[in-house]
This record gives sequence, C-alpha cells and structure tokens, in this order.
Amino acid sequence: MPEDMLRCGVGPRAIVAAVGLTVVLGACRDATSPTSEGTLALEVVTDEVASPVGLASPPGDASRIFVLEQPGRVRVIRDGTLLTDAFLDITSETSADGERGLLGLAFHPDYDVNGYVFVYYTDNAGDTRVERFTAAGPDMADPGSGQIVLAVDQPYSNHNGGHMAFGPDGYLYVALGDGGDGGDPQGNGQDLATLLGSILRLDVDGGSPYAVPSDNPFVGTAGASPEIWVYGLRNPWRFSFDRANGDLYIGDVGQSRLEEISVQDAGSGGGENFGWNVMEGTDCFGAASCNTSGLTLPVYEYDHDEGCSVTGGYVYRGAALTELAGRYFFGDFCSGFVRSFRYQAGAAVDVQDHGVDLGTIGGLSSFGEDSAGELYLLDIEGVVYRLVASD
Ligand SMILES: [Ca+2]
Ligand SMILES: [Ca+2]
Repeated sequence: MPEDMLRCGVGPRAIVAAVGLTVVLGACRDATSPTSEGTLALEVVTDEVASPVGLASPPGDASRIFVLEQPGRVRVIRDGTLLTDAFLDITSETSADGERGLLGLAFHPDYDVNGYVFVYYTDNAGDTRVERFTAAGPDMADPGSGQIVLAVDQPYSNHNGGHMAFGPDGYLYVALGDGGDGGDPQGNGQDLATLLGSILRLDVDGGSPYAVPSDNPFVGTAGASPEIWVYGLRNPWRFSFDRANGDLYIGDVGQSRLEEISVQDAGSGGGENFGWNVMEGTDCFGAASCNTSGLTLPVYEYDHDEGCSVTGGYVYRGAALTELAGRYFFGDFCSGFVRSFRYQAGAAVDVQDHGVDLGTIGGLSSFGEDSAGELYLLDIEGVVYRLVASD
C-alpha cells in the first residue's frame, strides 16, 4: 500500500476498497487541517433575525434571500435589507424548542411561475409536517394556501432532520432523522419500513400531495417505504447538491464520538445505506465489531474533541471567490469551526480549516446558498454572514 494512502484526507471509501476497513481509519480520523489561504472574510448581512436555521433563494432571483427563523417565520432580505414583514408566519402552528421548529424551506424549480414554496416544521403535537404554500405577492405567501404534503409522527423530540431541497432531477428531497432519543432505540435508521432515518425523494408535481418516482430504489421492495432515497442516517443536518454536477453531500450528526460528511455520487440511482446505527462514522456503534457489508462510509469525519454536531454546507459555485470553486464547506455547531475540502475520486482531499480567516461561529446552525451560488453562514444567535473575499 502506498504510504500516502495512510495520510488523512484520503477518504475511507477509497481506503476500504484498497485495504479493508480497520487498518487505517483511526489514522485518518484525527485529520489536522492546514490553515486556509488568507483570502476569506465574513460580512454581516443582518444581525436582526431570530434563531436563523436556514437560508435559500428562489431559482434565478438575484435580489432576495429568505431566512428561516426557527420559531416559525420566513423572513426576506431584499438587496441587503431585511424586510419588516415576514414572507410566512406559521409560529402559531409550530412548536419550536431544542431541535424542533421551522427547519426547512425549498422553492419549487418553477417558483416564478407557480409560487410554490415548501416548508418543513414541527407541529404543535411535536410531529413533522411538510406543507406547501403559494406566494400571494413578491414578498408574501398566502397564509391560507397551505397544503400538507407529508406528515410523519415523531417518537422523540430530537433528531428531526428538516432539510429539503429540489434535486437536479426536479424531485423534492426531504431529510428525516432517526426519530430521536439516543442510540436509535427503535432501530429506525436501518428500518426501511419507516421514513425516519432517511432522505426521501418525492415527485410533488406528479400526484397530490406527491407521487413516488418510479425509479426510486425501493419501489417494489416488500415492506419498504418507496419514498426512501437513501437511509441509515441519524440526524442529517443539512444536505446539498453540487449545482455543477449533482453530487449529494450529507452532514450526519453523530452520537457521542464521530461527526461525518457522506457523499453520494450523481447518477448513483439511490439506495445507499449510510450505516447508522450499525456504525457511527467509521466506528462500529456499541460493539467491538459489526457487519459493514453494504454500508457507505463517510468521506470525512472528526472526533468530539473537535466539535459535537456537524453542520453540513455547500460546494461553492459562486462568482465572487472563483478560487474556491468546487470546495465543499461545512462546520460544527458546537466548536464553530468552518472547514472545506474537495471531493475527488470518492475521497475528501485538501481539507482546510478556515479559522485563521473566519475565526469560529458561536452557534453555526446552517449554511445557505443564494441563486448565484454565493454562500452564507448562520449563527443561531441571530446573525447571517456572507462569505466574501478579504480586503
Ligand atoms: Ca424526533
Ligand atoms: Ca454514517
């Protein structure tokens, strides 16, 4: 085995293929990242939003970004100015505490025509709802237009997932955590019968409230929920598609040891099992050994001495920082670091820690991407930052 295969930054999947699972993963786990390039800075867009947990722009909309406030509001920032009135306020229908609340927002690819926007929230019974609203004007949704798309009972208050995004295929992808508590006591992560612990793929145009795409991987599998696209997830906290090539990046929050980023190559066809709760990252969970066959391991992971809850981000494809093109940015909610890597041939390479440039973010709740591909970082204390070039 070549010596450089032992270095950190060479992804577990490549290593597994080459030498088997247990030999070198420990050596890679404590990847010490080089410093960044001294070119990045954070610009405050607003510090007047309440518990921001998400950000998105309608496709092609160059003037507005929408910010999710966990208590139940969607706010609009137009040309850099936070509008007073909310685009949508479902605070009265939302229970927001801990990991609950308004957690996801996705604009329909034809939003400029149909005005459809999808939100993911915890209802007053503590259960997950995906609801479609219709815009009533440029900066306001019709509060009476709500149509429930998906309802999923939640056994515990935590691990609700919550992210949604339309894929390059035009389908709506919805992330659900394992249902909660600790250690996945119901075994939801490995249970294809439940929607929990999975990312779903829904055709919201082909049926009411949705149709299952006929090429979803578990269509026709006895006992499986056909909505499932991938599974074996604990609490996917932000996933994203690389807008240049369709690769899917998933940040999955760990239990007590390992935080991970997994990647699904575009064109995979779906069905990947990302391991939970057989594995936490590249560790067997709760056991000295486990059957790892068929599991897709993370391309990057880090220990809890470096953080405690991964916040998945985006591959940078904007215009302002062209030297970053193709870098996947992510961070940690607890320690507030911001890192990036390039994904090449199944591996995370050229990992950088951007602490020299960016410091740490107090409560890095989410990243966001606008229609132009510029990146934003959200601090749960109320701040939206834009990633910019340093002076
Ligand atoms: Ca839950
Ligand atoms: Ca995993």
